[in-house]
Amino acid sequence: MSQRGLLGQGCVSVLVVVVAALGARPALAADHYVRAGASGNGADWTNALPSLPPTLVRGDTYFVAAGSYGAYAFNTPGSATITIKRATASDHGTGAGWQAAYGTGVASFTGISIEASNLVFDGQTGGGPGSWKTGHGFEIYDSSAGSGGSALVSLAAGVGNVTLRHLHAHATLDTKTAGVKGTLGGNHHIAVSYCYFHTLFGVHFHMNGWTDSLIEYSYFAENKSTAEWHSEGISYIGTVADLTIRYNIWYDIEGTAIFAGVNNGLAKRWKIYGNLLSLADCPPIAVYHGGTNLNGMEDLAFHNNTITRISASQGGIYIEAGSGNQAKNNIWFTNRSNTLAIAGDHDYNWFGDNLRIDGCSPPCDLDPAALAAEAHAEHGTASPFVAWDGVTDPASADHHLKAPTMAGASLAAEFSKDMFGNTRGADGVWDRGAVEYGPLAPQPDASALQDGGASREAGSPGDGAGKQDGALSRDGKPVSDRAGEGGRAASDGCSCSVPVREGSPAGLLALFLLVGLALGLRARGP
Ligand SMILES: [Ca+2]
Repeated sequence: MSQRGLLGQGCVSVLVVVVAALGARPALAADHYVRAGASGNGADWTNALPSLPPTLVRGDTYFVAAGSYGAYAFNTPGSATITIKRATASDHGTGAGWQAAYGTGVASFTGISIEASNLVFDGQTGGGPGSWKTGHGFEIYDSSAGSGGSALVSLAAGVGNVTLRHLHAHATLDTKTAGVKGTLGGNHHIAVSYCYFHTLFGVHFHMNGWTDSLIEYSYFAENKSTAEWHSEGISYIGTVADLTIRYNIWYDIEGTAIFAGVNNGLAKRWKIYGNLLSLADCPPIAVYHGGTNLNGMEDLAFHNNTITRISASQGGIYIEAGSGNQAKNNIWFTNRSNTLAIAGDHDYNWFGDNLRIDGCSPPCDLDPAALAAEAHAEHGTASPFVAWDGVTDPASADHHLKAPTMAGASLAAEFSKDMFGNTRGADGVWDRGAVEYGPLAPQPDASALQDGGASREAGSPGDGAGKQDGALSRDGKPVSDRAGEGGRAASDGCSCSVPVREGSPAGLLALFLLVGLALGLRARGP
């Protein structure tokens, strides 16, 4: 074959690929419109569908107006991503028939079951710093009596590439319901961002065999755990690998731990950084290995978190099996646990006002032992935070630092931002704690004081109760040795999450490269 023939054939191949890439671009996908009370075919807002249809079109976007929609099961087969968006004033597709009211208020469901991969479920507004508990475009609220196996968001086996954004999900403390539950194995690339999960008789996340997932900019609070129905913030069973948990608030969590292995859980390469953890009657992390609890944790990176008001037997990081675990640059303040031991390789932590009340009168100071266990520990003698009274929900406090800490460890680039986007160490000092010292921009969530978020507090803000009442857990139970506590059976549980991986940046790059290649070939042609 001549050289020209080869080039010509190459051009055709490249063009075919370029056309295929263009065909996959979302711009060519259709939009559909959904509005409670409507009765149309979904072509525009006047002719909106009354609810999401049982079968969706792969690759398309469904705009949903404010209203109530009941439960929904995403089960349309196919691979192109389906996007479900709460319609807003600035992003609602066609203007035909649009009314401003469609974009205000929430679009509410009673539960969603995700039974097929490649889904984006995006409320578009609300959540994250400054609006942790307000403004979410999508809501899931289930007030029904749960049997124990239910979840606000459930994931079928193997489902992946799921993104949940700007979602407010809650149930009742009388209903056994998980937040996000994916316990059948194989869930992957689940991304949960700017969400708010609370008031659950169960776990916020129940994971079995998840990989490559992300939980960020979200607020998780108020679960209930009993001896009969254990709970946690995250319960993991099987091997859950490459999970990133960053820039969240975990508040008022009870059960075995905020993050706990259950029965046979193995956590590998979890990255937990930049979170605020406050008020829990359990350790931040508990990984029990013995008897029927054969759990493990490997290569944990627990960095630059702020941990306050933990009242537990094990108040530090408790890991009975596993290696490669690290904990650096965390602030531990106002904890009232029996010990503050940290498993694994730990250093550069900040300790202040950590006391043991249980069995100690006067209270025993936990800081000396914690400081002695690290070469570069820092001792704080007063609150390091700009505005926090020692008891208030972090959502309505300000955990910016009053002043720089002693230099923490300079960590890998992936840990170099805080929840406000500040770059750690940009001023020469990589500070300790969740929030880097610096600009005091986004501030407390003013709405937090209005939505009852602090209603379960034993003491009212400002009365200093949080500094004195550590001997009892939130519900008044004495802090007792929980070392033998198990967790729920693998067959039950709960979980909550959102998947990611839209791949558009890579797709665009490939497109540019292909176009460049085609132009290059053409330039060198006859
Ligand atoms: Ca700094």
